[in-house]
Amino acid sequence: MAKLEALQKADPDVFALVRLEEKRQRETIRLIPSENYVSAAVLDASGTVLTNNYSEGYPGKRYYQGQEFTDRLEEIARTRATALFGADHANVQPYSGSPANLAVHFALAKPGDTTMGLALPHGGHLTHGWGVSITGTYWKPVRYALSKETGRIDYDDVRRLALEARPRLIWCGATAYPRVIEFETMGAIAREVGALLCADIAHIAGLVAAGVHPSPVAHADVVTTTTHKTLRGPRGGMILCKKEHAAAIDKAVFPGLQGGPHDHTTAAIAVALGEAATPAFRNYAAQIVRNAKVLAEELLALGFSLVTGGTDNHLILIDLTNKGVAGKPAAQALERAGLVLNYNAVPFDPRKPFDPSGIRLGTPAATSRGMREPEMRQITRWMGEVIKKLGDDTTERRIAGEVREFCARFPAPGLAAE
Ligand code: DSN
Repeated sequence: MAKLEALQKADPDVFALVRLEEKRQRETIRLIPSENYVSAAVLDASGTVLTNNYSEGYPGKRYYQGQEFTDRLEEIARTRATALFGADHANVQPYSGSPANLAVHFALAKPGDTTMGLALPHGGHLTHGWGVSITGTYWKPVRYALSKETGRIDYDDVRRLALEARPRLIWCGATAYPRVIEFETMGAIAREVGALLCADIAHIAGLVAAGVHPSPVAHADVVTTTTHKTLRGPRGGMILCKKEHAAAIDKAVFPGLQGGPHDHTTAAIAVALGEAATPAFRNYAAQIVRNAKVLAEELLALGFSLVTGGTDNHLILIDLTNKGVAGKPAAQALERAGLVLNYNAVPFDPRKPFDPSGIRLGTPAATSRGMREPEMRQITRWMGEVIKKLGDDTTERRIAGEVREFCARFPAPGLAAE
């Protein structure tokens, strides 16, 4: 844990809030599937003097002097990214996943071109062409849905829609989809209709890197990701692509959309990519999936209804309708009990997005703390109790206390024990 002595002295208000957040992260079980704990090394790299630089351009072709070391750092990050994922080219400059996806649209499709993506309420991302996103207004999106029967992607339906719409880009990848995405099938559909396949692996990048989820790299023209979810890096983004798209992607990121890259983030991405190439990380990713499967089994045993009936990855989506509880009050009650997850729409949700029927949870952060199958069983028991006695203050307080004690046995990377 950083000592933060200078911050404490200069700005006690900000310091106090940072410390409180640290305490929250230490004393609760963080189950939001897109969150994680970075290592102390990644945290160190994020807080370096690299934040002082401007370095518009790319290694060897910058618009500013003083790039001897930033060039080398960015080169390390790019090389590690291409090696880890087996890609031809990597751009590590996108500020995050949304700018990365916008850069792909800008690079590979003209405004007004048709694109295709999984609908947001079915687990797609805003930037796969949802209406309120720039990607849904400057381009013409066609949306595919999940099957009502299975809650899974219906690849025949995707193909039918693609043949009809003949999109320029087809997006796959999701934020709330608990099953394997068949990138090979999506690639075949894209080729059949003359589209480019864009795979957004933000949620599953760490699983892909570790080989516990199939990789899209051989099947997609472009792969985008954030760097901070299962990949366990700093907040940032990355685009991997085939070499024929490299120049267009680089030009779209800079100067198309962004100015100077965040060099401190690039340094931290390089560290995270180095970590992700280790056997320890592969074990970590495999444990994420094992933990999620146990969590799913235990939740099913308690009568929870899971979208698709289970999980293949790090994530679980629960439809709470049969429990007579909505997602938002459930998420709020669970937070009071020290279990932090998010309310979420379920496919074909009759309720509104701000007050949906479901909750979404995942195992990346808990697994980073060393929690395994027995701990997943305990988490499920607590969840069951909180939902059964929704709003019962005594139960919530007792469980919050138990969670605090439990968490003390599992120190979070990057955070010191109190
Ligand atoms: N906000 C991210 C998530 O929680 O899934 C997606 O961008």
